[in-house]
Amino acid sequence: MDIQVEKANIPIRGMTCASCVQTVENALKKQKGVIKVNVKLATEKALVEYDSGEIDLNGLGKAISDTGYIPVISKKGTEKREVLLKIVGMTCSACAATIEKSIRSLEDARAYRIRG
Ligand SMILES: [Cu+2]
Repeated sequence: MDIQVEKANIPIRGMTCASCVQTVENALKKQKGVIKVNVKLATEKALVEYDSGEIDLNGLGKAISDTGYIPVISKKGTEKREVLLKIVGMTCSACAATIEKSIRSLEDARAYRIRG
């Protein structure tokens, strides 16, 4: 057995209620290589333990952004990129507005589109 356990504390934007947290947690737990997930609404962060041989930070980030929330992962060389997010995790009325605001506030978000 050669498991390389890494821990990541990923800030996430766009979560406004408990079901947002649940959505993100479930998405991360489904990823291969993810061992432990703890998403906190108060701090807007996901604490993830994962096997770095199976998944990396980008993979975790993708799992989060696939739910419609915004992982704030800065890594040298990958800071500038364009994203088109599919919003599927909106569960309360405030979510759409929150997500749109969050995306607007991201410097590198040039292309975005909110679909309810
Ligand atoms: Cu919500």
